[in-house]
Amino acid sequence: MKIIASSLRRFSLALLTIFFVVSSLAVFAPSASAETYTVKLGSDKGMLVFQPKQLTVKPGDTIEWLNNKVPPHNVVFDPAKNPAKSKEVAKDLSHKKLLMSPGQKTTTTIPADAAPGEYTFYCEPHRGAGMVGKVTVEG
Ligand SMILES: [Cu+2]
Repeated sequence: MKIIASSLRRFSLALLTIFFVVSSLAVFAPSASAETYTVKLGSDKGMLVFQPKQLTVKPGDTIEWLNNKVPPHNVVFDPAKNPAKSKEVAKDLSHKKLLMSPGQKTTTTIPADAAPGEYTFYCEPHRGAGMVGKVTVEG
């Protein structure tokens, strides 16, 4: 009887352990791998810049573009300035449509298969004024 009780207890301990390992994986795995970053279009002080103008992300992360001050703005990734020098990649990341009113948002999700390296983007109306930014995708 004692033997059965102790092996039962050992068995249930093992089950509990498996349960905790599996459930912690289920809870943490998806959220740990994907972050969302906010980039403001136009600084709080009304400067024609992205804020921040540089950020580092991982494949799967999302950048939320928040139309902030002095619109209209848009987000165009430079086809010549991404690791693959790919027009397609640049186009898929871009949001050419002008955001007219403050508070508007649009998002770019970095594809899971994005090549690591630097991706340059700019705002078409204000590129000449220096509204240019850079995303570094980590490998
Ligand atoms: Cu702009």
